[in-house]
Amino acid sequence: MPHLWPKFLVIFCFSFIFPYPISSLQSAVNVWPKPRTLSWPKPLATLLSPSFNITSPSHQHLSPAVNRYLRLVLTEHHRPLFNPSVNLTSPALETLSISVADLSALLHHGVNESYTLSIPTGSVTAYLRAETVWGAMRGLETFSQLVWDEPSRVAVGLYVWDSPLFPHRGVMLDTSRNFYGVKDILRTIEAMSANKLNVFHWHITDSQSFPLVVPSEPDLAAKGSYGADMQYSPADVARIIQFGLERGVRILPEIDSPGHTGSWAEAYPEIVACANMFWWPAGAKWSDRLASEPGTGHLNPLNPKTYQVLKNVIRDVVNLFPEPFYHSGADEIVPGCWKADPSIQSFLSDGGTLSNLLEMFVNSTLPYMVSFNRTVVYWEDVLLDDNIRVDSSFLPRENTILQSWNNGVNNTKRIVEAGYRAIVSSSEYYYLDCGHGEFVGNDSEYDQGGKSVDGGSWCGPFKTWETIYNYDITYGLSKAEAELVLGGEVALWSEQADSVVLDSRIWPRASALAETLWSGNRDETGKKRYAEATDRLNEWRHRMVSRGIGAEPIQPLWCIRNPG
Ligand code: CP6
Repeated sequence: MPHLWPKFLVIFCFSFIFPYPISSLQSAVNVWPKPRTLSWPKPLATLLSPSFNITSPSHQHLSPAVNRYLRLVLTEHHRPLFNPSVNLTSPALETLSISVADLSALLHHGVNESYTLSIPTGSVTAYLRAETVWGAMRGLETFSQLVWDEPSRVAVGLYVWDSPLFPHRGVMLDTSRNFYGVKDILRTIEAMSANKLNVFHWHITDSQSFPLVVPSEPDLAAKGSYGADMQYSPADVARIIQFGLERGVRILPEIDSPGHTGSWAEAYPEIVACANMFWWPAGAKWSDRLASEPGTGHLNPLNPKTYQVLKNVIRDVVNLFPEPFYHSGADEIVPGCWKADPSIQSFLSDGGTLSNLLEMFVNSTLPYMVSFNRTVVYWEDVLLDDNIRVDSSFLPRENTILQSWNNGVNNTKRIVEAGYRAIVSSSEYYYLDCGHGEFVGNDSEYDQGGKSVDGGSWCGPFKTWETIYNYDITYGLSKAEAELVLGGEVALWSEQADSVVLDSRIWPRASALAETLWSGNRDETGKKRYAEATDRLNEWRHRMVSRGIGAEPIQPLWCIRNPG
């Protein structure tokens, strides 16, 4: 982003003039995620005037955000756990003046989210300048975190230049294994925005339930959801998208297929292979049983009806979600599931392969999604699975993104080496769905009746916030390869989660992702900065809790009173 260099230089030089190490003073003002550059050479603050106001260009999404942040800074009165010692100065701050260079940029992948915030000493006005309204929203959040106490005070003599390292910073939520109400989803999006996360990857459907009302295929939800009160209507979807727009969070829908479609069989048993509860053939291995399915269910690529239904779904989802990315799943195809279907058996005995089947499926659906100007996201399996995968000629690089989840950084490397863009969700680092420790299942237990199945996925061990924070998603990649890594997502699979535990499963661990993808995990000297981050994350968790997010504690309060 060359146009930002001059501003960056000014701040760099500014911090040079004052001989304070920037980081030691930053702990007094607590911004999460840490801005790329923040300079606050003297610990000065002033009062926020009771008539404080925010001025901004009028914009359908920015204006509601401005109103929300104005109310927040005037009423939050956040009491830090570790009170910063500052010198009070005057005058009180009267105005935050926002300017935006380009009011028309849409909330799409790669949109400019940079901003500068300047709160000069001795001035009644502070300035927030951004290229886009989305950058202005990021700056408003930063400003809100610089305000604390009652009466409210705000840090002054403070300058920020900020811009994300990665354009794709997400949280994935599975709403099929257990249902989440709209208000839980909205609260999650609100918290994401506060953490400068910008993609809510909504894993809407799976084998256990189909909660999305698809207008041209109403039976899918009517029969495949957990009940009439556990469905998302088109109005619910519109509300969620609108809520995201006012917070700079994209809503990226995933309709997982052809695997993970058991729930579709409630409406259309004829298009789903092995959808019955216990389809495992005698002697099936424990490892054939993926994601604790009631029979994972796979759409049958040989049945024309499959495409009739699926294309109706795709068209409706595209109409419901303006987002230019469309996640189509394609993970975890189980050989034994397709092989259980008689029509597939004869296809195989005629010399076809399971990979041919997946190629047919991709070839019949990907061009349809692309015809709606969608970039298709698939899980890595479609290209990397050992048994069933498609030839790369079926996956045009300009229209396809692959999301890695196995094998640490290695599969990310394989994706970018093959020339594809990657989103990283390594299950070893970024899977949050481990509420109950590790289930150590084995085949003999399964053969004895499978009663030890705990209904969960293999999630262990629990990923701590440090595990997430310290993971380098471009480790071992060349510069050119690293540029194909768009970012990452933490994932909450919901076999063992629902709204009761939602907040504490996600927060503050998703905050660790948010910072590592926004400004990195290293200090100015290149050392991992999680020690410094610990104190800041304690504070940030405390502020999130007071904002209504049930984030779990990472340390006893004692550590905060006695910071490291
Ligand atoms: N469901 C779907 C899942 C998982 C995946 N896809 C999953 C696999 C392994 C673990 C956790 C979750 N439950 N549809 C993989 C992308 Cl450890």
